[in-house]
Amino acid sequence: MITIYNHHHALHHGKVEMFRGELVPCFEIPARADFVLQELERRQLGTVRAPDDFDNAAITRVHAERYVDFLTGAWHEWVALDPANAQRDAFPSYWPIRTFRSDVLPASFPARMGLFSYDAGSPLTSGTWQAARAGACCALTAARLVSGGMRSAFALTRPPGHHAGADFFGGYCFLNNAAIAAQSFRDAGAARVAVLDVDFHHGNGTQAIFYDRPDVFFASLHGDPHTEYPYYLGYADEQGAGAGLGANLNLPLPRGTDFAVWREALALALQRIRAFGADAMVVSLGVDTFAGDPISGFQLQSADFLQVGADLAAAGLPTVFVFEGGYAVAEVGTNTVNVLDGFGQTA
Ligand code: SP5
Ligand code: ZN
Repeated sequence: MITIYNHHHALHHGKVEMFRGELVPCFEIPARADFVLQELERRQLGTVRAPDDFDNAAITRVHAERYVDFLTGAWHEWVALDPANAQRDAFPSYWPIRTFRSDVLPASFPARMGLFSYDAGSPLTSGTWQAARAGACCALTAARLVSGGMRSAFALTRPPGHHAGADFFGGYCFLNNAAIAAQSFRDAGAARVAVLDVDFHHGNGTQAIFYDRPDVFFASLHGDPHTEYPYYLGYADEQGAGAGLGANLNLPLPRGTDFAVWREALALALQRIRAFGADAMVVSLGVDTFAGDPISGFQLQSADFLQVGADLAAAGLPTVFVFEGGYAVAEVGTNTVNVLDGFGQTA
């Protein structure tokens, strides 16, 4: 399988994230993508190339212009608050929760940072915009290749994307690469596209972006939000709205879920995607379902990821894979490449 690699991913390099009153070292670190690349090369799993360049119009098909403007200038504004901020990751401090206004754009940078985010666990750094933008180009390049007739392609990038909404960041995500890829399939002429999210965490950003649309089916297998991040979305009764009713499927699973049970949920999601009649599929490929993941709660073993890939291949759809979570850094390469390898074996 061809890999579109974000050579600029390490420009996003958070030091710390807020966790229970403390700043703890980031889980989402550059080494994650380095290990995946290393494993791809070790196993010779196809060519690795850089993305084509796309202008922001491909990004604003999914994201609000005022959010893209915010991200573009955010680091500069953060440092302008205090030169010492150059050494600190940028975090929000204020959020416009219920009863506040979100139509007014405050002049204050910290106030705007809160307007465009939903957690304190997602540091923004000097090169976050450059890395995220290059990542979106990876997803767009992968989608363009697959639209053009290639069976599959892998966008290897970080920061991840599936928690980012049309106008907010969070969950380590800034631009929603999977949503951008799905929209680009539509713009290239696919009538119906499915996004299948297999990351441990619910893809709240992707779901929200497509929630009222009948042309993009969103299916997600994830830790039950009653107990797992992102907590406020991802419940089974969320089935889409308006014209999109029926085009959203959430399969929350309890902490401790093993591969046998997880795989049944995957089969159900694939069955629904088949019934939907998707012309192409985007897989949000997080491997934080791995038993050894430090922040997640499922029990998949490394060998299981080969079977995941084979099950995905059996759906028979042109497929773009987009790298998402997976924080057991020593195993993230093996686990991710196992999915791609398993997909290839039955292709
Ligand atoms: C893309 C993705 O997988 N984002 C996940 C964001 C999760 N953010 C909340 C992390 C909470 C960290 N919990 C630490 C538990 C240590 N035992
Ligand atoms: Zn995750």
